[in-house]
Amino acid sequence: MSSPPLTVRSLTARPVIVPLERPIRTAVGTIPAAPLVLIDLMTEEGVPGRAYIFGYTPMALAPLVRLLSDMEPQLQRKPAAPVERMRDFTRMFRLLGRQGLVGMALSGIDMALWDAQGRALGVPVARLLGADAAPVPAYDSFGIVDPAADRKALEASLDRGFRAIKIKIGGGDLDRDKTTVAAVRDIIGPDVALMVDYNQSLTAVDAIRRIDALAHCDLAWVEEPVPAEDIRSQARVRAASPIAIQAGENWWSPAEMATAIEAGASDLAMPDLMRIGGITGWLSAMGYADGAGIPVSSHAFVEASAHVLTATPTCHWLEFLDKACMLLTEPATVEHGAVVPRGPGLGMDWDEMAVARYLH
Ligand code: SMN
Ligand code: MG
Repeated sequence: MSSPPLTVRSLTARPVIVPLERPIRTAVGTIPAAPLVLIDLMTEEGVPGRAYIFGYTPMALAPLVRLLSDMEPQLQRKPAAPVERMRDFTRMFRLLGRQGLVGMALSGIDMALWDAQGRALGVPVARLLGADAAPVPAYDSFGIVDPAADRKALEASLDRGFRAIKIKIGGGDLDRDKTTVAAVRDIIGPDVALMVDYNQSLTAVDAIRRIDALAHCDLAWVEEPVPAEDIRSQARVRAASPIAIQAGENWWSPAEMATAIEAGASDLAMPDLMRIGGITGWLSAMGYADGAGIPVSSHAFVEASAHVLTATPTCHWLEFLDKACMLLTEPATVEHGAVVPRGPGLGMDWDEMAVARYLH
């Protein structure tokens, strides 16, 4: 199979705020709708490259769009080779650093470049990574739930085929955590995996006390009990925890992941494609995780995560937190509790009517 090398012609960034079927309710605040930036690369050869990034707050959208459009000249007339372009950008941003908006923008560009490479060859990115694009087991990701009000939604998840559910807790006291977890377990039954996420809301002392009280609840993991940058506290919590500790959505590079794992801060890893460095960053992270024997799950970015997880040696769970479904001509689908990576590329085409409606 031969295909001409691709050259970047242009980059367009568009801000949208997309309604969410379920607002993302966490112990540290609610995200009512998804602020996204859509990235459209065009190559000289006419092959597009698409990806989106997630701004968390509408306040991040304008600066992200500005950053991305200021990065365009650094890509133009250069090969659309993600590893090469990320090497250039890493050098370019060495002095500023790549945490925060810069890292988000770069990860988005990286994903769009991989998408273009897959589209040029007419294959899913999973195939470029040497995988067979097999289905990835997914858990349905809920926010803070009210078990009575959300019973139907939880049951609907099981009807859709999910065999694992994550809920966020820590929005109240320990009693509230215990009653919520018990009520959700009652609804989903003993055979469905249950994970909980504290979204960094606790102190180490409180986390140790609360996790101990949840020891008998058969939880698959407890996620981000304490602030993510405080890896010493996280390591203290993990050392005392009878339940596996999960973290990673706030690691800004494969190096931060290595530091956290070596500090004993987590049993499991769930890098976020937009923070870890896109697909190029994920590849380093998954190699490290394989060497360290750490199961890897994803964070958000359902479509692209399915591609990288299917190629990940220690693949664990895909997080089904669908922020872009209302924008895509063919949203991600769940079959038998798993998501199939769709191609070509990352398999995302914008529904331009929806984009026009949600443009911010
Ligand atoms: C999360 C996801 C998306 C936005 C905010 C928080 C989260 C998760 O921590 O793990 O789903
Ligand atoms: Mg989380």
